[in-house]
Amino acid sequence: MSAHFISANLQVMGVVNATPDSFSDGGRFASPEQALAQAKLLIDEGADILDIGGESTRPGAREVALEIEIERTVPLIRAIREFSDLPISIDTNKPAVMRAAVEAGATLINSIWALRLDDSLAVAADLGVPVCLMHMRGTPRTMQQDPVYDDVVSEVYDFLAGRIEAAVAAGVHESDIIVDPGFGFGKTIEHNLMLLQSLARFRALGVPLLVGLSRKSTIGKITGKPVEDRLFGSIAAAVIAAMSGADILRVHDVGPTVDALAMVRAVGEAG
Ligand code: PT1
Repeated sequence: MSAHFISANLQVMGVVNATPDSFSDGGRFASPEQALAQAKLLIDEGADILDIGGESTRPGAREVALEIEIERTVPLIRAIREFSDLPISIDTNKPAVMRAAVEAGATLINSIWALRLDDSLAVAADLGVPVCLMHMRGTPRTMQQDPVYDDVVSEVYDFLAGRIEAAVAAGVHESDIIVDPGFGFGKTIEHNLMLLQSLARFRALGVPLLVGLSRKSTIGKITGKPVEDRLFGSIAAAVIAAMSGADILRVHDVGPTVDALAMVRAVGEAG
């Protein structure tokens, strides 16, 4: 951590789960009212972006039917739009959900599949909103079954470079592309730690970097804490990511992260 690369535009993306089976909150935000209350809380705490997902993608998660995913996300996006202009990201793999969510007011597509499924790349290009392209090895249901890499950093880097190229070829503006190494998606603890250690290398991709480590099992393994006690480990991970050049941090605990990043930002702007 000798060299610091602090983004001039550090942003906090707050996670709003519209899924009853989300890993981190034990289904507390299952109902539409609860999800809306959570969105309001995260906005009050200073979120720059809200990330809304209607299908859990944690390790082992099952797929959700299209109608259910739309039912969970679209009314929520509409409800948020009644009182807030904050950027809203839709965390989905389904082109039809992308369309419905953007129509309802979502302004960013968050794709853990890096737009590799069905015609999602063409649909995203047509919608003309920014996209986040994330690295994942395998599928959410099977990705943690013994992931192997020769060189995890180079392989994730090359994958993301290829997806940037594919997105640009499909008509997505390069200035609308964000990339994400996909912490916890087909990676062992050691892989995740190596990616965080070498995060600054991903700056060479030339697009903003999004990082999601909040409450994940890597933090649980390092600290020995269950998911409800991972705040301090998550803050440390967020600060390391921010000092390594991350531009957007996807987190559950927005208020504490905003304070931590105010310190990082101040260091970046000093002198
Ligand atoms: C992420 C992310 C995401 N993470 C983006 N979208 C999740 N762009 C959902 C664990 O190991 O990092 N980036 N959408 C949540 N996924 C996981 C993965 C949750 C792993 C938990 C773990 O505990």
